[in-house]
Amino acid sequence: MPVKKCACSQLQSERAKFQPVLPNILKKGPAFVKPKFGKPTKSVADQATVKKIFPNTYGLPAVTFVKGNNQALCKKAVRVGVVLSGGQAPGGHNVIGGLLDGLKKANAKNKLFGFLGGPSGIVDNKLVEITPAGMKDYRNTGGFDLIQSGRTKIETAEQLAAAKNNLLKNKIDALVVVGGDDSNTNACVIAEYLKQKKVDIAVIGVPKTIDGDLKNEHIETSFGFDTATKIYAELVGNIERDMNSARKYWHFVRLMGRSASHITLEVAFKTHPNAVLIGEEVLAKKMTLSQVVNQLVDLIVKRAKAGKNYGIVLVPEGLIEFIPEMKELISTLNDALADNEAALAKLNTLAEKKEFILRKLPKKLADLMQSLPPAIAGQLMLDRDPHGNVQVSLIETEKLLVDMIKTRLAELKKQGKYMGKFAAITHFFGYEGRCGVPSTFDANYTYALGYNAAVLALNKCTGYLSSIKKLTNKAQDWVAGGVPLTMMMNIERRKGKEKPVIKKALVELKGKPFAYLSKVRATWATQDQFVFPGPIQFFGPAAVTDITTVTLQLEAGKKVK
Ligand code: FBP
Repeated sequence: MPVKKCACSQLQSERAKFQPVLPNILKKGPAFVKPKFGKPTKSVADQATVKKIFPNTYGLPAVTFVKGNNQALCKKAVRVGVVLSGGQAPGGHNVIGGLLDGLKKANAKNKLFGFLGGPSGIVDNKLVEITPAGMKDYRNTGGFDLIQSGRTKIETAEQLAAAKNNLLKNKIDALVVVGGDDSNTNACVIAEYLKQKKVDIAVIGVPKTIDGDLKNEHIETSFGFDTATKIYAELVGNIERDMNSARKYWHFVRLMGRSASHITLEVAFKTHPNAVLIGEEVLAKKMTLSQVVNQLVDLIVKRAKAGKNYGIVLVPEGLIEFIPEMKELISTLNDALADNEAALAKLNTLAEKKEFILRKLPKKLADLMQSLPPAIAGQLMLDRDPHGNVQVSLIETEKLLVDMIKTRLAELKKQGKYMGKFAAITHFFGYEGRCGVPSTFDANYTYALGYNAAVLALNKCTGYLSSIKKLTNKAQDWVAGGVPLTMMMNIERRKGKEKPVIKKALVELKGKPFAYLSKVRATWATQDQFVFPGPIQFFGPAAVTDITTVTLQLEAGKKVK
C-alpha cells in the first residue's frame, strides 16, 4: 500500500467537509445585524472596587444582535488580531475559522492575524496572517497548534505598553482573546488600558475552558467542556467495563477541571460511577481529609460485604483545595511563596525550598504539611501559574486517597471489621481530552462564538465576551450577543494581593445538576448501573452526534434519563 503523503487522518479529511451551522441571526453576515443594548450592568460583587479599577469599561450594557442594516460599518477594511490563551480546549481552531469567515463576509479586504504562543506573542510582536488557505487544514480539528497558546499574563506597565505599541504598529483595529476566566480578566485589563490611553482598539473575549467554570446567565457553557467530558466519559466507561469484566480492582480516576468539579459531575452523569467526590460539597460540609477517606472506606467495606471487591471513584482535580485544612494550608503557602519569591529562587532543590517555607508557616500548618506524603507536600510547593493558581493538575490527590484508604482498611482488617481485598489502580485524565476533535456541539458553538466575535469587533464592542445562548436548542436557533467582562468580576486574593478577577462558576449545590446527582448516587454506589458511552460520534443519527451535555440539559430545565 502506498503511504499517503497527507498528514491528515481519514477522519480529519472527512470532518474537514463539515460546515458548522451558524445561528440564523448571523447567517446573512455582519452587515445585516445590529447590536441591541440592554440596561447598564454591575459586577457580580465588590462593585465599588471593580468600578474604580475599570472606570472606562465598567457598567456596559449587555448586547443582543438583532436584524438590521449595518452595511456602512463593513465598508472600511479592518485588521483583527486573535490570541489563544491558557489551556487548550477542543474547538479553538473553529473559533479562528468563524472569526475569519465573519470578517471576510463583512469585507473581503479584512485581515486576520494570529499572535503566536499566547499573550506573549502580543508583547513580543510575533504574529502571522491567517488566510482562508492557511485555515483550511485546521477546520473542525482539535488543538491550538495553528498559532499555539501560552499562559503569560499581560500586567506590568512595560508589558501593557509593549502590547499597545505592537497593536498600533500592526494597525490592529480589534483584538480577540480566546481564554478562560483569568485570560478574559486579562482581556478586560487590556481593554481598559487601551481606553485610558485613548487608543481605539476593541478587545473582545471568547469563553474557552474545558473546566466549564466560566459561565453565567449569558455564557451557558465555555467551549471545550462538551468534547472533553465526552472523551473522559469514554475512557471512564471503558474502565468500568474492564472492571465489571474482571471484578478485581478499585479504580480511582482524577479528572481535570482545576478548582471546579463540573467535569467530574458531567462525567459521572455519563458513566454512573460508584462514588463521585464533588469539591464544592466537601467544602460546604467542611469535611476533613479523614472524613472524605472514611466515606470511601465505608463504601468499600459495604461493597466487600456484598462480594464486590471492585468499584470506581471519580475525584475532581481541585478536591485538595476544598478540604478546609488543605485550603488553609494552600492559601497560606500561596502568600508565603509570593512573599519569599527572591529567597526561594536562590535555593536549588525542592527539598531545600520546602525546608525554607516550612519555617515560614504557622506551626499547625507546618505540621500538616509534614504529615503529608513527601510527594504531595512537594507538589503543593510547585510554582503557581502566572495568574497565581496552584497547579492542581500536578497534585496526585487520587494517590493520596488510595494511600490513606489502604491504611484505614488495614486497621479495620486487624479489628476484624473488613475481610475484603483492596487492589487499587489510579488514573488521571486531563491532557487526553483537551485537544480532541471537537464534537459537533463544540464545532458549531466555537464557529458561532468566533463569527460572533467578528461582529462584536466590527461594532467596536470593547470589553465584551462573545455570547451564544439557548444552547439546548438547535444551533440555528441560538441567540448571539455580548456580555460585559466587568459584569463577571469580583475581588480575590492572588499571589498575596487583592485582584479583580472573573468569578469562577463553581458547582452550585442548590443547582439542578447537583440536585440530580444527590438523587441518584446512592443507587450508583451499590447497584452497579455503569454506562459505557463509547467514543464521540461525528457521523450518524443526530441523537448521538448532536447531543449536548447533561449539565446543560439539566440547567435548561430538561429531563434526562
Ligand atoms: P484553562 O483554565 O486555561 O482553560 O486551563 C484548564 C486546565 O486544563 C485545567 O483543567 C488544568 O488544571 C490546567 O489547565 C492545567 O494547566 P497546564 O496546561 O498549564 O498544565
